[in-house]
Amino acid sequence: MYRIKTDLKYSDITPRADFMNRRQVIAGAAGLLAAGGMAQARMTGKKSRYSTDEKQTKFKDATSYNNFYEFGTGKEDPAKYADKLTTDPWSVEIGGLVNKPGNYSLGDILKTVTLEERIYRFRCVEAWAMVVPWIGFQLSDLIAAADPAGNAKYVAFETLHRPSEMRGQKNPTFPWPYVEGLRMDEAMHPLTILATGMYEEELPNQNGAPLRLVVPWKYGFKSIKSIVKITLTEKKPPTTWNQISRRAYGFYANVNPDVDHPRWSQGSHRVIGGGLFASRQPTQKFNGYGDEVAGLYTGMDLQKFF
Ligand SMILES: Nc1nc2c(c(=O)[nH]1)N[C@H]1C(S)=C(S)[C@@H](COP(=O)(O)O)O[C@H]1N2
Ligand SMILES: [Mo]
Repeated sequence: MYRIKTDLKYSDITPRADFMNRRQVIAGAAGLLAAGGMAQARMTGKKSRYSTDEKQTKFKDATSYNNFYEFGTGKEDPAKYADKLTTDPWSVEIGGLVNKPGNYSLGDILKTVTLEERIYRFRCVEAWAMVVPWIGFQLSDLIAAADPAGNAKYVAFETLHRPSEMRGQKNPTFPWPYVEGLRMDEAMHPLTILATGMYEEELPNQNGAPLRLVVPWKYGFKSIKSIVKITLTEKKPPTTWNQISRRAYGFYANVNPDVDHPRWSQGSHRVIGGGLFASRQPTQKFNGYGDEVAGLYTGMDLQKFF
């Protein structure tokens, strides 16, 4: 369903084969134009300078080894049970300290943004990692469209609460709905995206369809799935893992090989799909995105956010 232009309804699903054909046709046309010295820039619009060229995790691995507690705590549970979730129609309530609050359909949101491919490293706090080619748009585009008030300092996110379709939500020991938050400058950073797809496909339900956050320099739990509510606030919003455990990483939860978990080192990680005998890879500060984001934390004690 991902066309070069995004003037389509979310429900207007285009089979992948059609999409690929259309892309090839467009690429062919652009090739001709490029020969005339024109259209090269337009065709590279979908790619991003923020993408890594590292080896991508196999689609099968990225969609069968998941954390999505709404469907159970096992890594295979989301792939098993998430197809129950109805993702169309879908709307997102945007509110709090914005001048244009509202309940927007995903289709309308997609009309106002530009979809890009972003191939990002993804590092879970459990010391495993993937490289995922997301399709999405910058969260900053959506926040700007909602016209934030001057006193907005944080952005709070909320996942759908629908126990009838999310069997894990029948477990009462977990404080549903899953909630997360970012500081405003983190939310507005160009690396921060809302993903609607991956691997040139619509986002599979187990990966957080139809709309999930991706913040590649933070531990994976910040990348909240199946979002229905975005609220701009003046006070730091609560986050699910901070509600549950005092031993969880704090609000910022930036990837940091120097701050170990009480039960394991964060100095290295296992690459998903690497096989039983693959060597562990060294974890980089800010998951390797320090050049882009370290400046957001100038003067803050990075050891402290634990
Ligand atoms: N709503 C919700 N979002 C969530 C989670 C979850 O359990 N519920 N798990 C988080 C964690 S711990 C990780 S590592 C990533 C996993 O994303 P993936 O399954 O697409 O790799 O989703 C994050 N977002
Ligand atoms: Mo995670």
